[in-house]
Amino acid sequence: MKTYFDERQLGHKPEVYYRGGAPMPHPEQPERAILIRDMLLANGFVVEAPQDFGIAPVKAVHDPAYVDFFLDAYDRFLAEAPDGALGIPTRHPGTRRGRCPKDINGAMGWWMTDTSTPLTENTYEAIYWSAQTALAAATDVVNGARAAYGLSRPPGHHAMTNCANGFCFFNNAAIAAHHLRGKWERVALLDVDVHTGNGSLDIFYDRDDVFFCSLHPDPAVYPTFYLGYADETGEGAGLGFTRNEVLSMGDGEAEVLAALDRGIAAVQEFDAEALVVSLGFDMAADDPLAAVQVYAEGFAEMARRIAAMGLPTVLIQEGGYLGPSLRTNAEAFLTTFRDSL
Ligand code: SP5
Ligand code: ZN
Repeated sequence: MKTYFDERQLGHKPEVYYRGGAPMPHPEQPERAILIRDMLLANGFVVEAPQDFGIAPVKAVHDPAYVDFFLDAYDRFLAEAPDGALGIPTRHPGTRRGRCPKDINGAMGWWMTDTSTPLTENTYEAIYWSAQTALAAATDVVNGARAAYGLSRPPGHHAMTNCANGFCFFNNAAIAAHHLRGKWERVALLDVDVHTGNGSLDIFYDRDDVFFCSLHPDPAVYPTFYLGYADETGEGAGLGFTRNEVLSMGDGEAEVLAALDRGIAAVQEFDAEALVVSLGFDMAADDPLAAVQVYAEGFAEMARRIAAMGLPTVLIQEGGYLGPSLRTNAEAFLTTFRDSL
C-alpha cells in the first residue's frame, strides 16, 4: 500500500483555538503529519510526494469562487491587518442569503463559518497539496492498487461546498470520492473521524452516486451541532444515500465497532464498487478532543473490518491530535490494514 504526503502541507500554522471562548494552542498542528509520516517510514511504508493534478478536481466538489478566495486571501488580510492580528473572521452573514463583499474581513466571514480555520502565510499552499495528496492516493487506486493512503493535512471532512470550518478548507476525502467516480458508478465514503463529516454530508447530500456514512456522537451534545443527526438521510435524488451512525459521548469500543458494522452493512447494501475512508484517529480515548474511547486494538479491529470489505479503498487522513497514543493508534490502524489486504 502506497502512501502520499507533501512537505508543503506543513505550511499552514494555526496558532489559537477557542474552546468555549477560551483561547488555547490550536490542536491541528503540522507536527501531527510529521509524527504520522515518521511512523510510516519506521514501518516500511513508502511515502511518495503527490503529482500535481491541478485545481480542477478541487473545484469539482467546491464552489470555484470559494476555492479561488484562498489564493490571495492571506495577503489581502495582511495588507489591512493591525499588528498581531490573527487571520480569523469576526463577522458572519448568518444565513447564506446576501453576497460576498469585496472587503477582506467581510469575505472571510462569508467563506468561513467558525474561528478554527485561520489564514496563515502558507495556508493556500498547504491546503492545495493536502488535496493533491488525496488525489494521488485516489489515482493509485483508480490505476488498480487495492488500497492507498493519503496523509492529508490540513484535514478536510468539515469543509462544505462553500465554507471552511472545523480546521478544514478543501474536502480531501470528497475530492477523492468524486475522483473515483471517473472509474466507478457507485462510491462510498465512510467517515470514522470522531466528528461529524458535515462537509462531506453537505457535498453529497443530494447525490445518489456517492453514499456517505459518518460515525460520531450526537451532534446535539458534541459540536458540530448543526448536522449529523440520524434523521438526515439525504434529499432529492440523494434521499437514502446519507447515513449518520450516532454514538453517545464516552462510548467504548463495543459501541463504536457495532456502529461501524452497521455502516459497513449499509455500504454493502448500496453495492459500492469503491470506498473512501475519512480516517480520523480522534476516536482515541486520550485524544485532546476525545469524545469516545477507542484504544490501539480497537483501531486495529476497525482496520480489519474495513479491509475485509474487499473494496478498492482510499484512506484519507482527517483528525487525530497530539495525544499520547496518536502514533500507536495510527500505526495499529495502518499496519493492520496493510497486513489485512
Ligand atoms: C478534522 C477535525 O477533527 N476537526 C475537529 C473540529 C473540532 N470541532 C469541535 C471540537 C469541540 C471540542 N470539544 C472538546 C472537549 C474536550 N474535552
Ligand atoms: Zn475530528
